[in-house]
Amino acid sequence: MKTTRRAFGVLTAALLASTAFAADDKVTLRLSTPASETDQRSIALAEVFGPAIADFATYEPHYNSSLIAQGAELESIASGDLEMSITSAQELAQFFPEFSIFATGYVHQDAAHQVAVFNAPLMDSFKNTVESELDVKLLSVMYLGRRHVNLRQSKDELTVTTPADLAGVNLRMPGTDAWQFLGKALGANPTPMAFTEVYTALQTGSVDGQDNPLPTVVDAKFYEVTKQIALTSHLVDLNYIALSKSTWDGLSADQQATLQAAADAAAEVARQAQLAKEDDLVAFLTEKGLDIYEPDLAAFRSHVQEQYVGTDFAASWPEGVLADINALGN
Ligand code: KDO
Repeated sequence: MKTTRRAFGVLTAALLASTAFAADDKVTLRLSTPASETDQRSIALAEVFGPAIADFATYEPHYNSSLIAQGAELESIASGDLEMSITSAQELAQFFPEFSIFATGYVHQDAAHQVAVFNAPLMDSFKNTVESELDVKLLSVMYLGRRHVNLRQSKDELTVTTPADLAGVNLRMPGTDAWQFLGKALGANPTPMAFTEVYTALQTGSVDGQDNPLPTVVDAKFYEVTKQIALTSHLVDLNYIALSKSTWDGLSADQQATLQAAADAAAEVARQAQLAKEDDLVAFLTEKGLDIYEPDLAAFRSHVQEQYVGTDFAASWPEGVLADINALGN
């Protein structure tokens, strides 16, 4: 009898632990990201999003890919093992190739352009596909920043003027097809690697460089193990705040409205913080001894754009969408 009762107690505890609802009936939203706790997106989500939904949900972030490996988050949400991530167009393109349009070099022009595109009717079919086929709701667009080429070599050893100068350079890029293609389109030799391994790879010389926006170069301390940044601005990079659609469907209409507003507010705070950092950090990085300079941007732009012509990526883009995206820019 005693044993049975204890067994029942253990079973009850296990059942309670396995549900996303805690004892106080709040839903727990676990977010997994490769980003650090000090990344501006992480800060805004923790300081703006979490408190705004605290009446009905507990926001539980996991940083530095400590819960789910980079690139596996969407699958985890789809299978019910995770509620949230800060996903990318490159990751979504692994499931839906048409998302590669948002991962293509020199398409987005700036942060405001990203917001206009995300809120435009052209996004509806993209968002609907992700919801119905992956059970993932894209809540808001986050600004990561302009990605540049950041190398171990000093500018004296290697000056990057055109894509030809990157020939043979082992450039770490994240590990999806869209990222690898972009690395190749830049003229480099792309090497796939998880974000959390990049610092050590730069330190030991197993790669020559990496590409990320200036705030990430500083946050991840890549400046300690690199000597130059060629300001290629090859991708005005974005992320989407992604939420399990099943979790969303379990909320009341009021809660959904609060959560949506919280995600938008966090994205806006993070965007402004990231933009301010991009402006400020050239001075910081120069002081740290890095050479920071602009290559021949026209040469990079035309070379990168030419590489996409006739590819499977371009073939997957819905007709007219590139023109619609361009029309929303300057
Ligand atoms: C990266 O792996 O280089 C990248 O910048 C890719 C982005 O999509 C984003 O996931 C980011 O890493 C992480 O959030 C770490 O900042």
